[in-house]
Amino acid sequence: MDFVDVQVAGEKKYAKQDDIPIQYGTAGFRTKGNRLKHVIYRMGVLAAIRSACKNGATIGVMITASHNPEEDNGVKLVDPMGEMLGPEWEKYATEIANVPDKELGSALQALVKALGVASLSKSRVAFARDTRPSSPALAEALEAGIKTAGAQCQNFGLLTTPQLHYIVRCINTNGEYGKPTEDGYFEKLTGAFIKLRNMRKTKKMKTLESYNACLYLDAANGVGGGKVPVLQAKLGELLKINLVNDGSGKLNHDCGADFVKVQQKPPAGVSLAPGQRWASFDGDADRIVYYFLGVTDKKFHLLDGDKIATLVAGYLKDLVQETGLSVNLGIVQTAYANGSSTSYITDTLKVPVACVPTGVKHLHHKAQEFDIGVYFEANGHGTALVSDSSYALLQKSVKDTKLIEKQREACDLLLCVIDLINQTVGDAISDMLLVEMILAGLDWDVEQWNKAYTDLPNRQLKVKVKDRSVIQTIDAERKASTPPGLQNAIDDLVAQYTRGRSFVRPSGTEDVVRVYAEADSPTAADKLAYEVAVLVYKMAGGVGEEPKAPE
Ligand code: G16
Repeated sequence: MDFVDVQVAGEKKYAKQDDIPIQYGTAGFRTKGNRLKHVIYRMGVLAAIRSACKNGATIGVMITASHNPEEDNGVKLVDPMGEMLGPEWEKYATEIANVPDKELGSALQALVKALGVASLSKSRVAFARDTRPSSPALAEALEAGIKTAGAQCQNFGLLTTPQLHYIVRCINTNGEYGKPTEDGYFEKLTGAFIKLRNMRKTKKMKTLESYNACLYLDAANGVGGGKVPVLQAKLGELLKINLVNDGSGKLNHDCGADFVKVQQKPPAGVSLAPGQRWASFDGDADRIVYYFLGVTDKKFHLLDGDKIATLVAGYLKDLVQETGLSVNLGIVQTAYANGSSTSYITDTLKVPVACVPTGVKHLHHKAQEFDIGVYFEANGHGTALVSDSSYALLQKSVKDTKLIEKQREACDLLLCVIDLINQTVGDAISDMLLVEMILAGLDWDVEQWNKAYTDLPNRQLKVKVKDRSVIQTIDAERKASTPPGLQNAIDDLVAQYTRGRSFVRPSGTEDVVRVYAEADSPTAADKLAYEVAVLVYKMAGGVGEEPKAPE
């Protein structure tokens, strides 16, 4: 196999725009949209090679920069079961993206030789894009890469990231997971949601009369905004979604899940009435956070990924108990998880909890170690996974006459809940329906949900440095191993604060170092974050202005 055509088209139309190295990071490649044409063309070829290595299974490619500003863009590869690209392939992606134009053909040839790939004619790649202005041109580059490599390609146009993950899994399971279309996706989720709401009624497990079916949703002006009306049409009166930031404004600008989580305030231009239930998606609708203004205290309260994880895990734990089956459940978090959430999981829910580095790929992998693994990043990115053997056990038990009726009913309910959950990746739409179903089932409003535990005040900051790779971390990113002396200096600062905790890590999606701090008061959390940011600036080569002291 040669890559003559790939090399020629690569040099002519998709030549490298610059020689700045680029790396496959937390969620694929991310940078300014105008720097990515050659990278995405090359990823089309790489996806075809990955498909060949997976016996012709369809590989997905999503063009998006998710929570990043509108002028950025990115690309991530999706493996056959809808999960993130196997980490062992990230180095191939980085190598192929950076190789000089003149060496592209030979580098690809060396790669297929090393992998034992003889032909790409049976390879299949499915792709989609978000709504960024740079996405259509990048989609053309991707299609060119796939086709020039000799693979078959399917263009799904505008999709949310989790919709593409779902479709890839459906294709590769020959429809067993669902119909491999956007329509199939909505049918599966809304079908489960409607069934669950009705089951709750007919089985008289809880009345639903006081559930307020009115949700206010900020779609970050992203791709999710266009999908909500489709969802709404299928849900009717069961859930009335009042949409803002539907795509008519600037993507992720002063809105969206990342803005709300990091700034700890509502999207700009939005005024919350006390008690209203609000949620925000991010730009490609794979994250969601909830929030509200307290009826009594009139304060802003955030229900982030940690609060969603504890709600979902508590609900699933009770349901598993009702089945009487031996199915274990665990929660996976990252260092960003609020200290109070981890204590609540351990002391109140009494569920095992694991901590892994940032990045859904790490959480997903760890969650697979449990029969039911609930994973969420504090930023609202997460889902729940159910092992094949537990799913099969539930399917068997639902018909098992040796079990009492209440147990069989719980199995039936749990199977239906599993259908509501996107098993491939964190999904804002699926998570939203899951939260809404649980709140309705428990007859809870947001205030009741929020009461589970009180977050420790916390603050996140970004520091710009010359080269963020000077910061290396260990212990699931909770400690910095380089530059020398930084961790000791952080520890000395943290020791001065009651319930203080802080860590720093290089972002995998933006050219910054992230700083996280929590303490027993908002002022203390802000001060600790600022002091640690100054340490990073001074000890890790800060550029531009020194971090500013909190006001
Ligand atoms: C991506 C990843 C998330 C990660 C986030 C921030 O989210 O999928 O797992 O938490 O980036 O990563 P970092 O702190 O390394 O920049 P998204 O929604 O942007 O795809």
